[in-house]
Amino acid sequence: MQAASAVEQSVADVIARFLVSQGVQRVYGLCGGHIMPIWMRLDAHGIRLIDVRDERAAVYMAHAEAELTHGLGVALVTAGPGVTNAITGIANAHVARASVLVLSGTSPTAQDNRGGLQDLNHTAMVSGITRYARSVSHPALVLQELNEAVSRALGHGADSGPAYLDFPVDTLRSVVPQAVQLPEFFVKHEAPISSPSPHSVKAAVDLLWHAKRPLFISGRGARKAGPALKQLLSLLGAVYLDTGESKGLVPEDHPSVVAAMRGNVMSQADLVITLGRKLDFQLAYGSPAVFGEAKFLRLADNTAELRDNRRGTVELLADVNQSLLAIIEAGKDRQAATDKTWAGGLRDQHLARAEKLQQSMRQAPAGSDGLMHPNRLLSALRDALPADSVVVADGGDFLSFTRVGLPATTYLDPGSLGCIGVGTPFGVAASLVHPDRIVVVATGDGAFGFNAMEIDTAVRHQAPVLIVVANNGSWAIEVRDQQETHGKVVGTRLQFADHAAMAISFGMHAQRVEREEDLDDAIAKALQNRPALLDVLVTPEAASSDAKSGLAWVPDLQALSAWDDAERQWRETPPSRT
Ligand SMILES: Cc1ncc(C[n+]2csc(CCOP(=O)(O)OP(=O)(O)O)c2C)c(N)n1
Repeated sequence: MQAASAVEQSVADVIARFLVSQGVQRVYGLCGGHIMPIWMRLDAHGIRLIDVRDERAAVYMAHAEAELTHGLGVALVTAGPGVTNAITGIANAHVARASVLVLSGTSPTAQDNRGGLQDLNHTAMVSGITRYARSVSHPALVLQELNEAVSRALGHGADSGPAYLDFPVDTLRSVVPQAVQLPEFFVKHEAPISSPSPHSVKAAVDLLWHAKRPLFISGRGARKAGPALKQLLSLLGAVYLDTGESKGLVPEDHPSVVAAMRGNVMSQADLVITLGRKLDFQLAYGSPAVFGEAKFLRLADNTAELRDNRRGTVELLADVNQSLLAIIEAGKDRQAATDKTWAGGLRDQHLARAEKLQQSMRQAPAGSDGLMHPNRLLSALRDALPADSVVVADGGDFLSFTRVGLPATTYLDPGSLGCIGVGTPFGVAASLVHPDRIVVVATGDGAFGFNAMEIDTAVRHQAPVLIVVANNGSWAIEVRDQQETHGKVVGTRLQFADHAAMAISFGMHAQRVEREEDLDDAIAKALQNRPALLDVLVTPEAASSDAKSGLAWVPDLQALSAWDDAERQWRETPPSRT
């Protein structure tokens, strides 16, 4: 055993003190000898360890924590298979730009590369999916490396994303000279707030106040700009679409919201304003084949969200909230040119469609198998959940039904990596971050299976999550693709397994629901007995909008069949540019 004073000045202790200084309250992890010194010092310094059942889940949970707190999420995973298990989570955080710090251990320095226990070159494996990946073997460098890693993870001055650090276990046990433990290394990293140049603000105002059909699209970079965004939308009478990254930012009752008219509005706008949003596959890569002649105005605090796929006629590289405030200040006395008939018409059509959707969800017919339509389940959830619930959606068809049918002010899903299986871990972390709000995970049975063991974590940590499994006994969206594309179904059927029985065996309140008439009561009981799971049998025959759009088939040029056709046609048409 080490002397107490040596432990308190050890690298492991410095890591724990540093995390405390950054406001970290929870670390998600799975134990192992190579990280035990950190584990024990985290506990000694009052950081709560959320011990999970697979390292992948630890990173997903840290990801959800980061997204919901707008801060840092931390995962601690052991060497070798601990890191390889974590890799899908790291990749997902990389694509989602989530501020996750992953910490691990490595072989003792004297055994490095000798075939030691769990000896792998971790940094080489994660370097392509992290903003920063280093092995820190010198005790005096630990604080410098931690500060750099956190800064990169938070994305100050660049895009945010996962950062990775590991330490040989003997380094973790080594003493950090007190002289190098400078106080400034323990100062919390605050986000810099950058302002746009007056010149670019003026150019943006000119574009915005001349536009007849302005369309705003928000992403993760707009999350802190809700009030300013609402104000600017009202000033201009513009129309607005959110994306999975920013769902709930502008409330449904704002007259600019036209979510149900997504397809139409994208091709009609004459000015598209992206707010901290990449023009990825979900936005047709910003292609003129889909957006027509529209000009683009792009606002982001990092170049990754400012210039991907499509340059803006005007580009504001600054804090999105500051840019919006500056635009409002400079333009507020002008007369907007927005075509009110166009915007109002879209809003009316949106409201009519949204109303119709609610009606049709309530009456959605059962399948020929007699099982309820997933929209019946969602409709019952919609009626039961408070407006400020946190919604986590996961799966194929069921994710699509949930995204469209279940409103949310706070929302998480597998994101553009399409990383199904995140649902339960995201939900567990979300319910720890927001213990006073209802957190519901709406997941397909296939997606649930990836991290189903985390129901154990939820029970042990009393994480008050409600998991709703839409059990259709299949990877349904893939079944449909096989039926339509290949005329044969193979390897895509599951069992109608009893997930409620599984949850009960781990001590969770759970109920299997087979009949529509039992839904309301089951949901009410589950809400009162969280953590809880409902295993609801639904028909695999219901085709979601994602199934109909061709997403599962993965077309060559664009993500959706209609966009793919448009893109092909556009590429074949000679340009009429002058
Ligand atoms: C990790 C991972 N594996 C496979 C896929 C491909 N995939 C996308 S949706 C889907 C089916 C999901 O099934 P389920 O969760 O049961 O939802 P359902 O479509 O049945 O509603 C699959 C296998 C993926 N996106 N991610």
